[in-house]
Amino acid sequence: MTTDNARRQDFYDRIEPGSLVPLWERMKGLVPPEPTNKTHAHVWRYDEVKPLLLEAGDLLTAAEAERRVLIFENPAFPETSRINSTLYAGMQLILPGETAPAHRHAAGAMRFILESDGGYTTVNGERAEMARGDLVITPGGAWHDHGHGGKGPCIWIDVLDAPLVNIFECSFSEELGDAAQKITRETGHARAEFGSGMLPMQPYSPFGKTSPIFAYSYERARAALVTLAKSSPADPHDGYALRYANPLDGGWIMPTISSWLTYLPAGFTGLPSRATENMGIVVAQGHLTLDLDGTRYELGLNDVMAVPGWTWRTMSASEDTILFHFSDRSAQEKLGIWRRQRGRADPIW
Ligand code: 1HN
Repeated sequence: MTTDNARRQDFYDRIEPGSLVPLWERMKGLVPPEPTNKTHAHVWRYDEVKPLLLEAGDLLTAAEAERRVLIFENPAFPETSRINSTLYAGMQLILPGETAPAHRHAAGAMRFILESDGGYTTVNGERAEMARGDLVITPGGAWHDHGHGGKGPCIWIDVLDAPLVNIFECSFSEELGDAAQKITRETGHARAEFGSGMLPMQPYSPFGKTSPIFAYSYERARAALVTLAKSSPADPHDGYALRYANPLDGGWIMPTISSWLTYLPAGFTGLPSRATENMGIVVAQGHLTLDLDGTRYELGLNDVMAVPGWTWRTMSASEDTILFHFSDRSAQEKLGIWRRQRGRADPIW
């Protein structure tokens, strides 16, 4: 046996300079019997992050920073600017009168607005006013710049697919060279054309695989959730959930990142489920109690949490609660690898 092992090791040592490795030593790591998600469950508390972000507001201007953001870097992935295995997330600040200059990149972004009184983003020549709870997308390749003509700090969460784009090594980026792009369309154009429950006769997204609607209103989404809760039962696992949808195909609004809003009425206690997607949660209203594989987390307003894939997850809420969820499910589904279990007896295959 020892001699066998010695002969094998000798063999491995001899093939190594030729950049060869025996699969039989690697197989289990390459195709584990179930996901071994490295992401740490981690919470970033708004009352801790916001003061630091405001301090950064004193250190440098939005224009100097290009984007004044504190990255949510998962402790499992130091130096990699990732909130989980596949996604980037961070918290951005712009102050009244500032602009974050126009640029574009292959990575796509979505932004969930936490505080805004007069902040706006321009995408594809059209300005979207940002209000608390709104979701704004900047599709991969689209010029975008941010500004703030109102009062107080404007703060939001950015989620980008940059780590995924970088796995494929397909990143491009470019600066426009101006603080702001030219406005060429009326505010509300995209929503009028694609988001009124009607569609153009020959529908076509200027953003390719990303939704032609780039700003989704919280006021409308919240009203929709509360209304449907009046006359339909909550899903026992997920509560009331509505996903942001691309009106052209009914799919997710971005090819890589999924996003949805969840409404948990006061007293909701969910059943466990788990899925392979790597997820983030932002509390938009109320308070979430989350059980993850037996560990309990309490999340308050604007707190952000990284939820590793393939973790048993149970949500409950003692007051009316609304959550913004984002994940890499959209990408996983396209690759045919997304799996979910609703309850422990649910089959995986
Ligand atoms: C970016 O363009 C924004 O436009 C925010 O607000 C965060 C992180 C990495 C790369 C580009 C933005 C970003 C980003």
